[in-house]
Amino acid sequence: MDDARKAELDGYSEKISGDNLVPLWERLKTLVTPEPVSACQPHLWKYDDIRPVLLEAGSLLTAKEAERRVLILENPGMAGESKITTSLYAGIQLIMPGEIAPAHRHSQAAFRFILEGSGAYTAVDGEKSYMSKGDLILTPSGRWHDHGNESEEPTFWLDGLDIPIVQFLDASFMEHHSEDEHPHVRKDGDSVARYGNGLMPIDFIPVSNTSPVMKYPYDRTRESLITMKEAGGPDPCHGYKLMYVNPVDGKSAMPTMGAFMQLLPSGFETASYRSTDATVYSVVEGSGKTRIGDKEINWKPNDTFVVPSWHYHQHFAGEDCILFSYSDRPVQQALGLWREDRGNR
Ligand code: 1HN
Repeated sequence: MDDARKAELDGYSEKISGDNLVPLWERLKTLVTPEPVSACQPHLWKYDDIRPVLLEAGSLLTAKEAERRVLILENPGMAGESKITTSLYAGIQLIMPGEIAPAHRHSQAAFRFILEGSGAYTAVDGEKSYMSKGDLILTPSGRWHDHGNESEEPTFWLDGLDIPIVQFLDASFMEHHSEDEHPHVRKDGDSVARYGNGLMPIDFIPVSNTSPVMKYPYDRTRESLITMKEAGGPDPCHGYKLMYVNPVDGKSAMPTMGAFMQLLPSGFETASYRSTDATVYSVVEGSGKTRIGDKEINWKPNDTFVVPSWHYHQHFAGEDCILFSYSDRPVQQALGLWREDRGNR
């Protein structure tokens, strides 16, 4: 394009900008890209780095003062945005012995993935779920929740929330309960007993599209994976991989976040794979590494790392490894947007 025409077009854009009008021909290529283009970067957060500074926060302020004592895992490609991926939030939370993190409720859905400690709990609408390492505990959208620590040990967990999705949709509501603790009106573990044993009360009518099971205990998840490993036949891209499901409909346990657990046998190397759901991993057992494009991440238990959308990656298991992960896959699938590429380049 010659200089005169360029000046003419620039002048035109300038003239209409005051009317809140923008020529699409200047924007089309960045609005609609041939493949996903993301600010999200591959990154590793080491538990050994986080644990001491979070304990330091434990002596700086109480859980009640903080409301939630959490260090946000912020993606370096999205500084200031409190996001680990474009659509998801992650943080590491600490609750000290005897503390209560006061009851509140919000539109954002959350889960807790327990890293260290046992004997603390999350109560959802007054039902306590006691925490052990590797357990997944849900806090569905709009439900009262408080945390308490009845044990003698500090308890640490990974929080996953759909905050950026709710933010994008301008659908955030939050309120605080009048008491620190919602009255504990249900028996501890009630939801696992009713819905989490392959059984369901007859005539049960679901009230939401989130699983009615509030806790998925690690010992059961682990046992499933070990039994599958013994049977053999790993998937080349995933090893042995399970998805946490809502027993009511067999879909994802949460409508906005998919959660998964996979076992990679010692020495296993996954085939190159990519999918459109940027994925956050939390290492449960074993150490190994993940190659993401030309970046290599060496991980060990309780480390957190992120694989951005549509980045080829491979996992290498140095020993028997168990990895928890979560992503926005159910959202993309509901909208018909999710894609995967099993490496057939
Ligand atoms: C929240 O309610 C919790 O309940 C953790 O533990 C992290 C981050 C932002 C907004 C609400 C919790 C949160 C949060």
